[in-house]
Amino acid sequence: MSHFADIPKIPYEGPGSKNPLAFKHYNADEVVEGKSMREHLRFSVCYWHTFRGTGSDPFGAPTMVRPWDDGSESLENALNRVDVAFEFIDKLGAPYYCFHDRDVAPEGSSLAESNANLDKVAAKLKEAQQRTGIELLWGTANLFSHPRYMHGAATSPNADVFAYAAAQVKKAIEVTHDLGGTNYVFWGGREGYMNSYNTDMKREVDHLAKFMHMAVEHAKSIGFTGTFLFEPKPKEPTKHQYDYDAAACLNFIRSYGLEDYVKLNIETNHATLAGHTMMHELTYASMQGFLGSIDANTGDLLLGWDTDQFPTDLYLTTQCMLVILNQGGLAPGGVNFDAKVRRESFEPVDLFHAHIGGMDAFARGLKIAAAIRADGVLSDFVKDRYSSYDSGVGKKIDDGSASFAELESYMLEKGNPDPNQSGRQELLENVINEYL
Ligand code: XUL
Ligand code: CO
Repeated sequence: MSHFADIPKIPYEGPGSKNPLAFKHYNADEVVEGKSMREHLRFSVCYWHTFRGTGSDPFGAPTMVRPWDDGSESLENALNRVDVAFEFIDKLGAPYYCFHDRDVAPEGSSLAESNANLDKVAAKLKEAQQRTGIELLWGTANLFSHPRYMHGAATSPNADVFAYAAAQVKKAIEVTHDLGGTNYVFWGGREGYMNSYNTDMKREVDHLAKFMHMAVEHAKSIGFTGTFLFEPKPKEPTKHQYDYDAAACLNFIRSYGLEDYVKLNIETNHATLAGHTMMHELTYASMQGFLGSIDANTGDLLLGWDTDQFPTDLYLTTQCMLVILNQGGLAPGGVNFDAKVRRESFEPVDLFHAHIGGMDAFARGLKIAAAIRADGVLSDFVKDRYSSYDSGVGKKIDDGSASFAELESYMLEKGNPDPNQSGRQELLENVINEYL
C-alpha cells in the first residue's frame, strides 16, 4: 500500500525545471571532483523530525496531517511507520537514514519490554533496508525525553539513572551494529546543568567520560567498527551543556583519552547557538582531523532557539562544502537533515519540498565550492597571505627552530617588520558572489 500515492520517485530535471517535485541540482550520478554527488553528499533523512514530528510547540497542539499514523504509541503503529519512512526515503532517493531508539520503537513499561519492542521494529527496518538498499548512517539513543532523565543521563546525580542509560545505549549500539550502521552518535540531550549550587560539575563530566569509555569498550566487544560521533550543542534543553561547541568537545575528548574513538557531528543550528558560524565549527573540527559528519539544518536569525529549519542558503551550503571537500569528504559520515518542516507546513508533500530543497541547496553548494577550488581563488590568496612563513625567519618559526632570543636579535637588526598587506575581505566576498 502506498502512503504517497500522488508522488512519483523524485527525478532530476535540471536547473530549467519548474516542477516542485523534481531536483534542479542534485543529480546523484553527476561527477564532481572525481566522485558522484551521491558519494560526496551521503544524504540522510532523520526519523525523529520527519516521521515523529507532530508540529506541537510550547503554545500549541500538533498540526501535522499524517494519514498513516493513528497517533498512538503502539507497536503496530511503529511497525506501520517503517513502511511509510522507507517509501518516503526511497522516493526521495536519499541513500541513508538515522534514528534514535525511541523514535522507531515505543518505550515499554520496563527496560526488557522496550528492548523487545526495539528488536521487533529493528527486524522490520532490516528487511526494509534490504528491500530498498537504503542504509543506516547512524543510530543513537534518546536519553532525554523520559522523566527519568530530568537531571541528565550519564551526568545524572542518580547512579541508577546512569545504569539505565548505559543499558539503553548498549542496546542501541547493538541494534545500530546489526543494521550495518556506520556511525553512532552521542548528543548530550540533558548532559549539562541548570544551576551551579546543586551541581558537582567535575563529577558529572567524569561520569560522562566513563560512560563513553564503556560504550567504546562494548562496541569493541561486539565488533562494531563504526565511528562514535559527539554532537556539540551549547544549551537547550539545559542552560549549560557540557558539549558546548567543537572546542569544548575536543577538550573533553582529549582530556579523557577518547581521541582514537570519537569524532564530531557538527550541526549548523548548534554552531549558531554557540555564537559561531557553521564554517567556523567545521573548520575547527576538520583542521584537527575530527570532522566526522554533519547535521544539516539552519536556525533563524531572529529566533534564539534551535528551530532546525531546512537549509536553503547557498552561502551556508557552499561554506560547508568548501570545508568538506578540503578534507577529502565525510565518509563514513554524511549530510543528515536534522531538520523539521514548520508547523504551518502540515501536509505530507511539504516533507518532500523540504528535503528536495535541502538536497538541491547542498548540490549547488558542492558545485560552487568545486568551482571555487578549481580556480584556486581562495586557496591561492590564503597561501600568499601566509607566505612570509615559507622562507627566512617565518620558516624557522614554523619548523620550530626559532627562539625568542633569535627573534629578538633579528628584529633589533631589522628595526621594523615588513609592511602588512590588505586582508581584501570585500574583494573576496565579491569574488564568491561571482560563483553563486
Ligand atoms: C538535538 C539534536 C539531536 C541529535 C541526535 O538538538 O540535534 O537530534 O542530532 O540526538
Ligand atoms: Co542533531
